[in-house]
Amino acid sequence: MNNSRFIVVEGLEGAGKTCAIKQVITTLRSYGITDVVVTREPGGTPLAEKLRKIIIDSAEDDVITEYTELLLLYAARVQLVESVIKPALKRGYWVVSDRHDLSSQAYQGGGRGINKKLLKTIRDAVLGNFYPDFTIYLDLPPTKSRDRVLMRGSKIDRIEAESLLFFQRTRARYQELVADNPSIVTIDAKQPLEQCSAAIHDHIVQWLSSNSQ
Ligand code: T5A
Repeated sequence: MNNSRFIVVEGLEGAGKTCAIKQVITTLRSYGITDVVVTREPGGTPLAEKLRKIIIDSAEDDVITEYTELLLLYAARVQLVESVIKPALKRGYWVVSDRHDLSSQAYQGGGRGINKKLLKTIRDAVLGNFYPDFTIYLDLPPTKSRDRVLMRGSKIDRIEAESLLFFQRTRARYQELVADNPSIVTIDAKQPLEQCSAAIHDHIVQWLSSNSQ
């Protein structure tokens, strides 16, 4: 047995997941936890990175259906969980991931409106009882998310090009799921970066101390 843990950072585009992950690692390091594997979804293995490209790129000649998108996301997730995350946890490494299953519940369940029962059936069939130990959800209004994506100046991908309404449904579903799950904490991502980082640090410290008893 070891005490490795799986931590996930979630939120809309531009919520600050990249910065949040850096803060999680810094805080873990201050507690002597240095064996950390960082990964992302979709992606994180050679095959899952290829799937990521298919998922986020636009293909005008062959529009991706919502079920195709969903199954590609789960294919990438299973590949990552089985070939990277579980082996790392088994070796005693902590794993910090930029997105995991909550993204599918929010984007595909909320944004796309895919039936929640179907999502649960697929999740349970391919992931079984594998869940994150702790999730940080960075809550940001879709209008702010859009501003930050546009400020980034890089190409807008297929999902980022969705309507404001799509992201409003996605955020609403995130908020519902978070309210239902005590292993998820919400951070107001409208705050300046320093305040977000301080809040993340405090939540990780609190969670680490409640887990060490
Ligand atoms: N997807 C993914 C699904 O639909 N279903 C799924 O199951 C999964 C897993 C790819 C896409 O796939 C979708 C969701 C996505 O559309 P991704 O690669 O994680 O997912 O893409 P993004 O979320 O688009 O990644 P971003 O890099 O845009 O978001 P981050 O990491 O949250 O944002 P970050 O940290 O790079 O910050 C973006 C900008 O905002 C600024 C930063 O400095 C940066 O310039 N910023 C702030 N500015 C002011 N105040 C703050 N608090 C700030 N925080 C960040």
